[in-house]
Amino acid sequence: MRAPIRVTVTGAAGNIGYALLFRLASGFCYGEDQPVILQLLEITPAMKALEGTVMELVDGAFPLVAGIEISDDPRKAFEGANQGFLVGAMPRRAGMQRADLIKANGPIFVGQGNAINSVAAPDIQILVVGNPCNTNALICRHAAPDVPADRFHAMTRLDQNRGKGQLALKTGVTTDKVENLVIWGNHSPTMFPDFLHATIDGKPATQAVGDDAWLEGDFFTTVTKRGSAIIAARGASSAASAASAALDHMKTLWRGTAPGEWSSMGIMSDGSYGVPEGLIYSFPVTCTGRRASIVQGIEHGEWAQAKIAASADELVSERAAVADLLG
Ligand code: NAX
Repeated sequence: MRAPIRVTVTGAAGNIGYALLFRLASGFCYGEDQPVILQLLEITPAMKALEGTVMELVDGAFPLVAGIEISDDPRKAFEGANQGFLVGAMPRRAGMQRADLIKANGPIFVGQGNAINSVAAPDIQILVVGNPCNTNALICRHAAPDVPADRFHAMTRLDQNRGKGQLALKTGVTTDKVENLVIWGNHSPTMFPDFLHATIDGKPATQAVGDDAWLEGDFFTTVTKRGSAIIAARGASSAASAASAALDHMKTLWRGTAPGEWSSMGIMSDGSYGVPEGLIYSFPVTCTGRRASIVQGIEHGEWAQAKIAASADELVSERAAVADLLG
C-alpha cells in the first residue's frame, strides 16, 4: 500500500458529490493500492447533510479510506490536498442564462483559489466541474498565482463520454470501440465534438456511421445540448454521469493515456490551433507523468476551424465578463 493522498471534494453534499464519493472511496480513480483521505467542503447550511453522507461513507467500510474530514472553511478543506474536485457551485436551472450563472458562481472560485494557493500540497491538481467550468477554472487559477497554470483543469469529459455513447448507439458497438472522439472549446453549446478524427472499431467514424447529415445534425445537437435535455427530462442537472466523467478525467490524468489514445481536457491554452493564450479551453490531449499535453498537428477544414474559433470567442467574452475576478 502507498501513503494516502489527500483528495478535496467541494459541494460534497450535493448530487454530483453523492455520486462521486463512493466510487472515489472504492479505488476507481487512483487504483486499488492507493488509500485516500477525503477532505470534504460544504457551505455551512449543508454541513448537516454532509454529515449524513459521511455516515454512509463510513457504512461503506471502504478499506482505501484512510480518513474523512469535513469543513465549511476552504483553508481547512484544501490543507495539504494533492487532488481537488471542485464541484460545489449552483447548478443551472431551467431557463437560467449562462451570464447569471457566471455571476453567481465566479466568486466561489476566488476564495477556493486563494486557499489552494496558501495551503494545498505542492503537487496539487484541480478539476473544476462547477459551471461555467472553463471560466471558473480560469478564475481559480488567477486566484492561485503560485501554483503552476497546468494544474487547473475544467471538465469536458462528460461531453466526450456523451459523444462516445451516441456513436456507439448509432453503430451498435460498445463504447470501447469508439476512440478519439474529442471535445474542443467551452463546456457549453458552442463546444465542438470532433467526430472527424474519431474511429469506430478501427474505421473512421464518418465511414462507420455512413451518414454525414446525422453526424453534422442530430449527433451534434444531442451532444452539445444534452445538459439541457437532461434538465428538461429529470428536472435536475446530470449528476451520476457528471461524477463518472470527473473520475474518468482524473483517472486518465493520474494513470496516463494508452498509446494512440486521446482524451479531452479543459486546460490552459498555449496558443495552439489559434486559441488565444491564457484561456481554459478543451483540447485533445495525451497524458503522461500526470501531465496533459495538447495533441499537435491535427488538421481541420474551414467548417471545423470556424467551430474551434467560435468556442474560443465565447470564452474570450466570458473572460471579459469576469475581468474583475481575475485580479
Ligand atoms: P447540487 O446543488 O446538488 O450540489 C452543489 C453543492 O455545492 C451543494 O451541496 C451546495 O451546498 C454546494 N456548494 C455551493 N456553494 C459552495 C461553496 N462555495 N463551497 C462548497 N460547496 C458549495 O449541484 P450538482 O448537481 O452537484 O452540480 C454541481 C455543479 O456541477 C453545478 O455547478 C453544475 O452546473 C455543474 N455541472 C457540471 C457539469 C460539467 O460537465 N462540467 C455537468 C453536470 C453539472 O451540470
